[in-house]
Amino acid sequence: MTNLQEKLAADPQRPRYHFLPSANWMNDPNGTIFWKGKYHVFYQHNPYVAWWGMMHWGHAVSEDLVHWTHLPIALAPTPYGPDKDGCWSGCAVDNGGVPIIVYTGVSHDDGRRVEVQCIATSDDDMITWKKYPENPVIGSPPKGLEVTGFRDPCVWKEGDNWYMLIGSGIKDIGGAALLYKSKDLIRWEYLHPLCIGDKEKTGTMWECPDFFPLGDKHVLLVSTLGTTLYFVGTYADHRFHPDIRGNTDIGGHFYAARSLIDGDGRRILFGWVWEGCSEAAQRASGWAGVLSLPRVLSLCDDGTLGMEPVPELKVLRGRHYHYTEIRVTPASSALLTGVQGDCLEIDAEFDPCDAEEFCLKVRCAPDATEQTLIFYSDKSKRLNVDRERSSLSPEVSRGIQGGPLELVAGETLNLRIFLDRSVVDVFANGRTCITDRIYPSRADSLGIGLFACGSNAKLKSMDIWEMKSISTPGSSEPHR
Ligand code: DQQ
Repeated sequence: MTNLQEKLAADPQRPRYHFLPSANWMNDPNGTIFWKGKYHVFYQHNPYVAWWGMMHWGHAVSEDLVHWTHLPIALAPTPYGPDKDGCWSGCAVDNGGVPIIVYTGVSHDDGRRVEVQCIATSDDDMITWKKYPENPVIGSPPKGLEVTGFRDPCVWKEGDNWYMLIGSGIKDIGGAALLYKSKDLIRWEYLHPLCIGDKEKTGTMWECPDFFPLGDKHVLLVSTLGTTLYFVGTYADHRFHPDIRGNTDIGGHFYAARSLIDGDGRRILFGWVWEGCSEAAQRASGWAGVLSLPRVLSLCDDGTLGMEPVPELKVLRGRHYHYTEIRVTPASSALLTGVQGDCLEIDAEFDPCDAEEFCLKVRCAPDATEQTLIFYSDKSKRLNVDRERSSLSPEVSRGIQGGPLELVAGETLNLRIFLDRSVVDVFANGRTCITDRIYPSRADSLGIGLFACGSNAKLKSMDIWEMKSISTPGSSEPHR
């Protein structure tokens, strides 16, 4: 083991069952594709330091969406090429048995950033990639449009034609997804914006568009320089008419989401889980950025986007603890005995009864100097993660993160919580998720407790599993 690998293996904040590169930086998932029975995820990767820059495409493959094998870096910037300053985000498609990556090449001209669209192909089942020698295939934004950006292609096929969305924004108007058409993935014709947002409501720039059918609707995902929004609506005449808008994650650490459709027809979503600690801490730790747990998407009865962690994750469940019928009161302050941990799955069902707020406390120190609250407020109809006291370290982000979750009369709150060291995922009632980061500094911040405010709530049942680690073999990455 190298010094860096030893350091990473000993880092108590480094997740054990979320995928991440073997070292250094990752951000957006790219080119997510189900290929010959396996799941491939590429990702924005700086193989040299644990900070954003000189973007490459890292690559990993999985048979079960849980265990991953690192593959060689797929794309690296080409000196003097249109991607000399970075191979930015994009997608992968199957062109009659030949895999094609479509990505944004970045270079600088007189200090001005130039974003163009490039392609690459592989003839060895995606292990090595050859860039198209005539790149870029789209060299500038449509004439006459003053855009705020031009990147992150999403490509699909309809009949004999390919379509490409490019993430963009129209100056003074709002984020936009620009639609192109091609017969051969090389010559592209600009059609029109598939959809344009409103700068006040949905941001000035849409990064990483992802567009796909779901049930009898279509879904457009866009990343608005902070959050990933979804729109559910109708796709007709190559235009998209959104009916419903929502947030793909109501925490503060999930971004640049991209999906794939697998052999069972499931639409599976991945996102980038970014860090909540300082740049200095990230650089010093030797790693930064995590892939979210894969989520299966669905449409809820009310037309909003539903999401659940993929069932495959259950293979990680180890030692099991079970609880039923616990009255949770404002006086419940003791931690549960016999169970604790920083790599756990918790599946809990609460009856809110008359409580104004009730919560599960995780990563609690015995003297409560560190603790993270996952709480539902009946008054504000919101689900939150409160990180005010998650860590004694001054170098990490704090605050309450969450969003709306309305329980209808008689509905219980079902939480699937995944603790994986510095990552917390809270899936609620199959319709929302909070992805968050916490960095407890004490080795004994491992306890779990229950609490209610105003009046009592009832924990109907709770299962807790210790989660096994995934070890991720492979990788030929430089670790400088
Ligand atoms: N990250 C990539 C861009 C994309 C942004 C660069 C979103 O392609 O717009 O690393 O996080």
